[in-house]
Amino acid sequence: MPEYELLYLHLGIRATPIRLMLTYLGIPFKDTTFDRKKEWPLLKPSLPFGHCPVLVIDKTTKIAQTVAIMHFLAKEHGLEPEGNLNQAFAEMFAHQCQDAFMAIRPWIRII
Ligand SMILES: N[C@@H](CCC(=O)N[C@@H](CS)C(=O)NCC(=O)O)C(=O)O
Repeated sequence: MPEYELLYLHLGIRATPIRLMLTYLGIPFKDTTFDRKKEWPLLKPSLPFGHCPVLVIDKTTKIAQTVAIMHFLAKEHGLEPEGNLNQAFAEMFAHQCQDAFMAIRPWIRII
């Protein structure tokens, strides 16, 4: 089993579905969160695209983008929907969640 570490701010939001998926799968992971003002500016330049969440695999490989992380974990651990239609539904919900988040983002001043 690879060693997973999830990097995120002291927030729920985008890391939550990843935490839920890992917990549902019973996969242990290190849940590392950062203070936005002090710690985050130091970490940000080392991350792909300078955003979080980021999944660190075996202390070396970093995957960014919430949907990409979730697809990776689903494929690696047997949660991938069967058939093109079910995959399309899964992607449909994933992208809709991203759209919904972008729509409420202006009201969440801390991110
Ligand atoms: N499309 C990216 C968006 C990532 C994103 O905007 N993350 C925010 C937190 S939810 C962030 O890193 N904010 C701090 C910053 O950009 O410096 C994803 O889905 O992971």
